[in-house]
Amino acid sequence: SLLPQQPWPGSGSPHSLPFCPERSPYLLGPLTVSFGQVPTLEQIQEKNPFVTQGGRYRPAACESRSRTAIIIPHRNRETHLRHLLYYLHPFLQRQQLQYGIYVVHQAGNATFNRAKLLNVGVKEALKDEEWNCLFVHDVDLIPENDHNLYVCDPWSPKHVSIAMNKFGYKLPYLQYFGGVSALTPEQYLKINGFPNEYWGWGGEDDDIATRVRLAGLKIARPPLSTGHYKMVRHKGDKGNEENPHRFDLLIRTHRAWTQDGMNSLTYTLVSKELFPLYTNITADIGANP
Ligand code: UDH
Repeated sequence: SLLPQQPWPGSGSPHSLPFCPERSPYLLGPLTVSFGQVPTLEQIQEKNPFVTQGGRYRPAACESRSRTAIIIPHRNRETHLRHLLYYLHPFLQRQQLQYGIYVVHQAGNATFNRAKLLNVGVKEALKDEEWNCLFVHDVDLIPENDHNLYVCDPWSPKHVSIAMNKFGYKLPYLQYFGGVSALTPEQYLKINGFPNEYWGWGGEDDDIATRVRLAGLKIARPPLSTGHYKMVRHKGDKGNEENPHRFDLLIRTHRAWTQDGMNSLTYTLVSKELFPLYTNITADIGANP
């Protein structure tokens, strides 16, 4: 479906665009997602002519109701990234959002650290633009319904990927906070961001859910029918083995969260590049002590 770029009725000067309607007229509802072919970046670019350098977009005819940064932790998942970009760019444009896509790449071969990479992505994204919503987004999860709006809940951090095919389209457990979630910058800082100390697979998402509770916030969720995601099937990654310390760390969250997070984040920015479909951040985040 093509997105018409017609001017909004009665729009004035380009500096005073009216707000986009509360409900975008371009939404399609349930989507068909398939991974039969891996699109090339060139094909994705051709299908998204209004996306500008760094993977940015804003509607031509109206002022978006949200400025959303999508932050994707990444290493060695190039085909997943192409699947995601192929579906996500049109999805976000149909929602009439102002958005930017950030891919945060962990430099080197040390054990993967999803949560720390997300902290880096948030910090770098907020240097660029006054984003008012941060979507932290696993690379292998494709949204299957565009009524799942990529906007934040002003009151609560929102867990979004609540119905994944791999869990039978329901929550695996009540406190689950993994996959895709959305926080305002204020909510993100209130929980002191994410933990930096989880190296390898597992635990960091439960730590984040605990931070939300300890900071006096609640977890919001979209309706079950819209929070549908299809995961690109894959095997476990080299360099992201199960973290055997995760249960010890989780016992300490209530003491650690105020000291470990955004306020203790250190990393070396290796590069920040504006690619046609996304901003590519490469960071040296150190290694498991
Ligand atoms: N990620 C990477 N590269 C890696 C590892 C993780 O980019 O090497 C990112 C990616 O965005 C991924 C996210 O971190 O979606 C979470 O990775 P994960 O492996 O923890 O979670 P996922 O749901 O897989 O993708 C669960 C493990 C499946 C294999 C189980 C085998 N026992």
